[in-house]
Formats: sequence, C-alpha cells, structure tokens
Amino acid sequence: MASKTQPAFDYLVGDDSFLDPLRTDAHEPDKARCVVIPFGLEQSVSYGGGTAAGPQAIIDASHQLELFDEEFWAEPYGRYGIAALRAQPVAPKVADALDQLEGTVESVLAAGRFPFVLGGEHSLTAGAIRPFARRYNDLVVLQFDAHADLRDGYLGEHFSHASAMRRVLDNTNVSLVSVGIRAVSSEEIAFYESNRDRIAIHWSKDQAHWDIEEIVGPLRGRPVYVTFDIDGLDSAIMPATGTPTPGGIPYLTALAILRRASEVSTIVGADLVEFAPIAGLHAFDYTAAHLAYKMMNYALAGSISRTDS
Ligand SMILES: [Mn+2]
Repeated sequence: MASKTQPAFDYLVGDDSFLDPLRTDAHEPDKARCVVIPFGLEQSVSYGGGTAAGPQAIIDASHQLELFDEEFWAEPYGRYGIAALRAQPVAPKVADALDQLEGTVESVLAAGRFPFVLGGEHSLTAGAIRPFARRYNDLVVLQFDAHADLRDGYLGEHFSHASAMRRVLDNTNVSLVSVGIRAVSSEEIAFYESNRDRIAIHWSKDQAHWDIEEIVGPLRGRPVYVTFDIDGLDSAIMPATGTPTPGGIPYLTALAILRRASEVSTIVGADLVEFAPIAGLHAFDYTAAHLAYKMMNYALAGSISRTDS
C-alpha cells in the first residue's frame, strides 16, 4: 500500500483560493474547517442571467477583503480555516446537478467539515440540503430572500429556482424561517397557509417592527442551515442578481440576524446564491464576498469579543 494517500479534495491553491492567499492557513487546505464549494448552476433562470459567473467573481473579490473583523476584534478565519474546492463542470440537467452537489456536500460533511456553497442559482439548495436532512431530524433552514420560492415547479421545471424552498420542504423533517420576503404568488400563499407549523415568514414590509429574538426563536438549540439568496438584500445595495427587488433587507440588518442566529443555534452549513456579477461594477462582487466571509465568521469563529466596546 502506498504510504502517501491521495488528497480527498481538489483544492484551489494560492491566488486562486478564497480570501487573502497570503494568510497563514492558505497552504493547509486539509486542515481548514470551512470548505467553499463553487457551484455555478445556471439552468432555470427566468429573468436576468449570470449566476454561472457568481462563484468566481466572489472568490476574486475575496482577495480584497480585510482579514480583521471588528465584531470579533480578531482575524476570525484563523480560528477555523478556509479552503476552497476547484469548480467542477455542472451537469446540464438540474436534477443531475443537484445529485452532483449532494455528493460533494456529503463528502465534505462526512469529513467533519463545514460546507459553504457559492452559487449559482437557488435551485442548488434542494441538493445541498439532502445530506443535512439525513443527519439532523430537527433541521431548520434560515432563508434570506425576496422570494418565498414555494412554487411546486415553475416554467415546467420541478427543481426551478422559484421552487427552491418547496423542494427543501420535500424533506418532511425540515422546517423553514424566511426573512425579507416581498415577491410571492397566490399558489405559494396557499402552501404557506396550510404549512404554518413548518414555515415562518418575516415579510420585508414589516421590517421596521422586526424582533430579532422572534425571528431566531425557532432556531434556538437546533441545527441550522443558512441559505442566503442575495436578492434578499435591498436592490439598491445589491442589484447584481437575476430579479432585483426593491424594499429589501439592509446589509447590517442581515448581519445582525445572522449573528444572533449563530448565538442561539448551531449553524451546520450554508449557501450564498443568485449573485450575478455586473461587469465593471466591482462594488457588488465585494459586497457578496464580504457577506460570505461574515457568514463564515458567525457560523465558525465562536464567541464575539467584547474588548472593542
Ligand atoms: Mn430570490
């Protein structure tokens, strides 16, 4: 038997990886707890396209991030480590692509690590969630989104991006907390009203009255998967997405909810989806990369320092 084992994962290395390539853990990807999975699925897009280019734009912009996070008063990545996998060609049929992503997420989870999927369109969450639904019988999905994504198929596609949460809820042990919703159909409302025991929606129209403790209440003490559709953010700060929608979540509000969620629950995995870069407008690439790093820090860096106050 060969003494040298093959590495289990095909990593991006050096300048190609996520975050500053000069950081201290950049060359030990096998030791990193967070594994970034780029998955540029773009098959069922119904309006603006471009999500296939999302993962690479986010990774490129991540090289410009400050490593220091003033909420943690530290460079939080050092507490957990970040590696990124090389993007693989995405299977052309959505159902096959979801099986493909399920396999990758399963292997990352089986290695005791934290999968962080960079999309790609929101349909991918239906595949990414399966290994979590198998492991945790009380899993909660925390969704940031403009759309409920509760349609039972859309434009002939069972696994449409507009059905992402409906397909997630096909796993009958999974419940859903949705934040920022402001674009929904009558069909989805009917499904929501008959599944109120599994779905909590925090409408964007009510955000002046949002109570973060109420939002995170169903997450308390449970395993949580965060799916962040970047169109949940207000379209003024994030127009780089297929269906930019006004009246959305302010950036710092999203961070406050993520932070509190991480304090009351155990975040076990995450995705950031529907980012569609606009050539020449790098601010949005940077915002998406910043959000990704913050999500990792809340999920994986442990307690937030108070020494900055
Ligand atoms: Mn959406």
